[in-house]
Amino acid sequence: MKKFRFLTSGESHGKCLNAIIEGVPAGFKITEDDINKDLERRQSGYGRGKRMQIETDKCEIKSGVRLGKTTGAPICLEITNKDYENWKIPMNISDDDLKNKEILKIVAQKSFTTPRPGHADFAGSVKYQLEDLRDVLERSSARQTAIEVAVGSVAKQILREFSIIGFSHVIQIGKVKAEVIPQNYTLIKESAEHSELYCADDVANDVMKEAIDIAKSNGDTLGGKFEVIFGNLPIGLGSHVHWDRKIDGRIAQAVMSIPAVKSVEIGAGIKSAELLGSKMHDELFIADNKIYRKSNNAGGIEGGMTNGEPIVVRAAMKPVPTMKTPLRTVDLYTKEQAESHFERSDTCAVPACAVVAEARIAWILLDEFLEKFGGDSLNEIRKNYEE
Ligand code: EPS
Repeated sequence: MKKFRFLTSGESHGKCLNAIIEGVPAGFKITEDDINKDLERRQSGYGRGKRMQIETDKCEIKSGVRLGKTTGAPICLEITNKDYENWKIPMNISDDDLKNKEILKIVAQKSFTTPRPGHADFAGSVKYQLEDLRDVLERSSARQTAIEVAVGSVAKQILREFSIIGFSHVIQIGKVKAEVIPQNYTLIKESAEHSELYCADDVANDVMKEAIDIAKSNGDTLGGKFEVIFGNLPIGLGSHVHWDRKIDGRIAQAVMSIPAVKSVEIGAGIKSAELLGSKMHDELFIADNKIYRKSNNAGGIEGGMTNGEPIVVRAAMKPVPTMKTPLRTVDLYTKEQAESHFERSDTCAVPACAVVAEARIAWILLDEFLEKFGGDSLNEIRKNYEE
């Protein structure tokens, strides 16, 4: 039985986004404030669009936490979509009002049949036999990642009890790359926190902003790369014994399935293909009876298990496919050549994507942590952990 599991629901312009988390042991301090801080980080970042000006994402804990602490019961989280007020008619659950011509007109205005290349519209409409692509867009929208970040924040608050802490930073926007001192995580974290793009390189930060401005003025979008680091992990999360228990595989799936992510790397990642074995592998040394390493090309994972070094995960995000300057597509209703659908969009959402990846990695780490040290309460887990 999985230790930490959850389901989410909700549409981009529906009433709200929800999650029910099961398997959180009793006795952990969880606050809405901490969740909301992460939600604010997901909403920020230079290059975000108009929707983020409408929303001020706030998460309500509906159950499973009492007097500040988890009780062991399922935790229900909810984020209200403020924009729903503007979408009540086209997002109505019932079809009763469709007899009214005015309402039918408003619903038709929000329907579309011109799939956005790069988005889920085309394949989703064929798979689920949905004529109105709105039915695909509503769930495939990156809006969904708000509730995922809330779940990740709960995971991070639990991991924090054991001093396991993570952060993320942007390392590339379009062709502009950041230069940082490798492995100087304290400095990288501090510098990234002060940047509008969560980028630790001040100079690159400004050039990145210019690139975003240019893309915006052309009605275009920009992708990039980010890195997530989690430190102070115990040795042995994950396992070498079976493919689906390898923690690098689980992290890769969790990050790869974030909307718009196209590649995931761990440690030296893609560069490892060109390194000699003598340069790639992180040698072990001993001093004062303590084993240590001088490098971390493995990104904290060997044989599908954490090895005690920080976990380092990088990912590339493609440019958001909802574009003001439309791409060529086919109208699935008229079967004629057409231009892709546009409502509004972010010019660049790489900083937000980094926050989402942080959340998703936290789910996996917590799941593996509970599998190894599991118990029903904080005290029991702490005892197992300390032993
Ligand atoms: C997003 C909400 C969406 C988009 C964006 C991210 O809201 P709306 O569709 O109402 O503008 O701003 O998602 C996309 C561009 C996309 O293609 O999925 C959010 O909350 O992060």
